[in-house]
Amino acid sequence: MKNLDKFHFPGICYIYRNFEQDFMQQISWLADIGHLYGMEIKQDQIRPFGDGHIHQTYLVDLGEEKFILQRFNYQVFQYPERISHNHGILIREIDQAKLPFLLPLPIPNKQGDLFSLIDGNYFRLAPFVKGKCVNEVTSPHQAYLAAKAFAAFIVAGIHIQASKLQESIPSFHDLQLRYQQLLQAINTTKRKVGGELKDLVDFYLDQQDLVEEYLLWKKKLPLRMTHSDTKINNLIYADDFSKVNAVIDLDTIMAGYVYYDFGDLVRTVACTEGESSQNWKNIHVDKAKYAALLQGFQEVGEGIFTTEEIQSLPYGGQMMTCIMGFRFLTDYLNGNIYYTIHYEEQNFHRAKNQMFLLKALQDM
Ligand code: GN1
Ligand code: MG
Repeated sequence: MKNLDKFHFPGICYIYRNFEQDFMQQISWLADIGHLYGMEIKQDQIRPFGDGHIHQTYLVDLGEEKFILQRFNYQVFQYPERISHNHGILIREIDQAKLPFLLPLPIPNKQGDLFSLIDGNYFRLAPFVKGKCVNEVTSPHQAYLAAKAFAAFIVAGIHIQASKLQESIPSFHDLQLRYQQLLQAINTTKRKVGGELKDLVDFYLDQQDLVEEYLLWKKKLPLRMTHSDTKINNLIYADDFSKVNAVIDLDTIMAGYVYYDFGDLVRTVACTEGESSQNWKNIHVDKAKYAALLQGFQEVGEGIFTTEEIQSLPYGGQMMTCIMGFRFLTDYLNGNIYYTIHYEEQNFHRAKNQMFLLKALQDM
């Protein structure tokens, strides 16, 4: 067993056994999971689930009961104990019964731990919430509901001192740092930076004004407990889209600015094409959905968010699109080591997609 000490954290349960990387072959861990959570899971009761770029997510369908099982990406989230710390604050300081939606936090295992470590891999189980998880919304009303839900999440935690939350990914939305990381990737990449790739690199290197503006807002805005990953598929609508059933993907909850959460919604809701689309000519801002997002945030934040926070929202759309462009492009230049990809050029295409959206937002 290789240097497993670094995987040890207080409050996490450990089991070691070798298993293969391939999904069907690693089914052997099912018995361990079942044991840790007091249930029996058969091979035909589990299947890959969802579109997340980071963790491996499975649906465990036991008939009456369903769960979401995740094999956690430790490469990306190197501080699981910080996530548990933040979830602990959520559990203690937010009255979840008063929230208009569910927050499916991890279920403690038999030892009372939120993560289970099996042979160097972190797993966790959470309740499955029924409903629709989508990559694009079809109406301004759906946009409005999503904005109200994510804004309500911030408002529910407004009394929490943001400095008590720990950074589950250090400097996650630090635009200046992401710009530096892009510069570094350009300097060290094994790819040839010419032609279309060079144009894209030049476009993103030209975004220094957004980095300057980031530093200005930093001086003016309070830190809040934010979700920090409000892309639209991190929310579950009711089957008929009449309401939001749950806000999910709770690993990045940490201190942030209100405009982060508004901005990632703009990026993934108010765009006429999803982030993986290559219909470059069709990538525009959907103004009606954009207005609906703004309305949702303003209504819920009225009298709670500061005037500056409201004023910063339009910047959020541009900033979050830009930061995702930086990150996709950086990952492409680094050889696709961070995001899940389905083909070699996907991160390049994602960065290109975000460039068209950013241009459209800047022209508004
Ligand atoms: C990742 O895992 P997922 O798809 O919810 C990423 C977000 C990006 C998003 C881009 C921890 O989120 O920051 O916005 O991909 N999460 C992490 O689609 O890096
Ligand atoms: Mg997700």
